[in-house]
Amino acid sequence: MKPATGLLITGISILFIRGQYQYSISRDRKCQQYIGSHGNIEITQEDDSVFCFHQHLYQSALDASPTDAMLLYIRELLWKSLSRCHGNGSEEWRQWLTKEKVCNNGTCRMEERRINICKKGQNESKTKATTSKGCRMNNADNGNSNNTCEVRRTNHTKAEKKAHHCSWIRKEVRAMNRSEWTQFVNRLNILKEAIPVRGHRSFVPYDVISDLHRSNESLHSSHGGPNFLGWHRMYLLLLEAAIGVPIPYWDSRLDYDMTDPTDSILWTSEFFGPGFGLEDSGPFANWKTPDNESLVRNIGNNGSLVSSDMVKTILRYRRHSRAVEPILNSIEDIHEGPHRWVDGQMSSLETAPQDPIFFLHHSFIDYIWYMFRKKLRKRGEINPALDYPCKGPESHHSYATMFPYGNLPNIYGYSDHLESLTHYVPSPKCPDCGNSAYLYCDHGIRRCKSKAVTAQTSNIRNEKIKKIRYRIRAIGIIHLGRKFELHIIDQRTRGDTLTFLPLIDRVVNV
Ligand SMILES: [Cu+2]
Repeated sequence: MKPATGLLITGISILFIRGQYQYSISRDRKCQQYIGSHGNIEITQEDDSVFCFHQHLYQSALDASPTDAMLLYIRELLWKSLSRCHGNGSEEWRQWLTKEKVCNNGTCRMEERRINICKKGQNESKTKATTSKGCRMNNADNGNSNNTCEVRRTNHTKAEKKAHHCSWIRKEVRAMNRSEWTQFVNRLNILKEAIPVRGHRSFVPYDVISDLHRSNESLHSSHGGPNFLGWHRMYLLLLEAAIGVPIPYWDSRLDYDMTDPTDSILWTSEFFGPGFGLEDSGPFANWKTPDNESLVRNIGNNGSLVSSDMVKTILRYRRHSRAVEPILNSIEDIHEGPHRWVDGQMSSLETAPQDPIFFLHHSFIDYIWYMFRKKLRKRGEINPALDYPCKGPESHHSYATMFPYGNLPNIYGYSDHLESLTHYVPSPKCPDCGNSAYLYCDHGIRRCKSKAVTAQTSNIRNEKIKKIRYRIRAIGIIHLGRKFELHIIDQRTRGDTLTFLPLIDRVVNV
């Protein structure tokens, strides 16, 4: 991809007013100041660099190939997220992102690289146990690497050992300082801007990214099996590459333990914005989805937040095969509860990432997986990078491609390399609860809880319910896609799930 030239927009100034957030971004786009050592625009400490970075990247992709521009744009973004810590050291993985040249009788063409997938009927029970030292992970075909769930030994390279110096440090959202949170939110809002490019329609990077989750091919690759974990890990890294700051995690255990989790401080303008009805205040106020809908929520309607017991159950499993779908109480299974609990866009597979709290919820789910892998390593029986279970539909087999991430095989999602790109600051614990102003220690259960916004008197509660009904009525007709499953239901939920019309089909570019 050649670097773009002459795409600098100057002299525009935009003032954002989002509820209590008010900030001005100088659109005196002096994008040259963000040109890095390789001649490309890089994301820096300045929020404005995010705009310049995406404009430059997409314009470069258009200049290189107008027909494949969106694909090139996504792949460059992906490459940026994967090479973050290793530079050219990750060249091994770059090949999976590109097509390969196939020549026959002197004619050459570029073809998607095809890779092998698990044998039909093969499953993890046929594999021998692994040791973390020797990693003897034999498969049913005894080393025949064609058409098998091959599990190769991956040694930690020097670069991987160094990685956590440059990995994303993710924190619980209430344990961040305010400037970190404001920067995260500001950058999401920049991503949600329509970015002009020369000779083509402007594009909204956030919508491009949220649409990656939407196509049938993506949904088959990302849900209902072992690839759920790796696919969403990649997805989080992609957004981080796009905004240049880590995604906080929403540890919903801190809310689950409250008497009424809908009272959490999170559902205010200081954090996620309103939990009931239209998003008309807070950091994502008045966002329009690519389906031209307003963001809506109806928290506590159904489903369940994640409880401490659910996480403890997961952490007791000894193999990935127990922790992934289609088994109940798998990581994917418990992840569905908060999707349904929030309602609105979050409750549907096609639209969930349109609400930015999707990424904070998935950051927490990824943290649970991260803790699970740590446990596996500690026990010394299994190397988690090699413990990819052969189960689920073909799109989830180890060497099926992880659509739409180039030609990366699903098993890459379990690699130590991918894991090394992220580091989690442990969730706040008693007694200091991360010194967060938004949490307190409940000494009775010896766990931190979120602070509430309202007192628990019946008058206030009745008023609140009236307000909820009023806000919900104001929504009007919203179109939504297929709902996440509903296996785990918190008894405290109200059962008043919003009714929606089916999603109107729309062409998705990627
Ligand atoms: Cu998903």
